[in-house]
Amino acid sequence: MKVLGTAIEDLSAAPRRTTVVVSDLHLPADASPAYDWFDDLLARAACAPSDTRVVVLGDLFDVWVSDAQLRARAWSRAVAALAAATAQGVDVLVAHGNRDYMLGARFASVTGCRIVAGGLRLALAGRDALLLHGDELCTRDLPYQRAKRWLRHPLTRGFLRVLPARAAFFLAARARAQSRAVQARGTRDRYEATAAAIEAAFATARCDVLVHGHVHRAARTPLSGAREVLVLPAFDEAGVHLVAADGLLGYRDRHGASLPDFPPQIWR
Ligand SMILES: [Mn+2]
Repeated sequence: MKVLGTAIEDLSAAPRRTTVVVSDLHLPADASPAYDWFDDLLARAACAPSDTRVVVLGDLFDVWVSDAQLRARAWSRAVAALAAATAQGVDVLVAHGNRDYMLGARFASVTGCRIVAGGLRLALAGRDALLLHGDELCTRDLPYQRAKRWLRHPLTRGFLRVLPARAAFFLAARARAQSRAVQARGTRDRYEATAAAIEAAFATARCDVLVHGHVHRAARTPLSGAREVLVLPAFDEAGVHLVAADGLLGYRDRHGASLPDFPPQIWR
């Protein structure tokens, strides 16, 4: 199945008792508190490893263009933490975001994580859920949607893979600077999910819950027919994530304590 051009992997037949969903960690080259919060999150998951699944819903790293990063700078710390969690039996899935869609087979074999090239379908607290990074929902951002098509093309990815790491970093830094400049000029509106895209996602996936990140503003929005949309904030802001366990789905702070729901949003 594809939702808004994103391939969906179906894991609903293999549920785990507890599912932790975290998005947009943007783990950088240098030390950052987000590394500590992520270590703690994985340590909590490893308390009941065979019952727990962790889904990283995209943009685990601020940028990932080269497997040289596996052993470089602070990034290697996340690689080690993920490897430790999967070695203990935690099922960890890492979905591609727009900054780290070059994560591939090498990363998977070193960390023991499964890479998800698109979105996921799984049960969250007994409900049928669709998980997307969220960039595909921002359908008003036409320049990005056009660029995405060629940036993720197998030819482009093959080219990036054979580039020396320094050249790949240079290109990625330039792309980031360009995208920041475009964002500063454009209206905020362009980087929001659209009502039409949310509707299309529910219509295609026929799910009860939609979870996404990417827009970096948490919101829990009930819709008709017991359906709802949960938006994850960027994890590097405060360590907030989602936990589905014992029939409950809700936000948690960086210590794992329950948080009140975030206010609903209105899409245009
Ligand atoms: Mn993103």
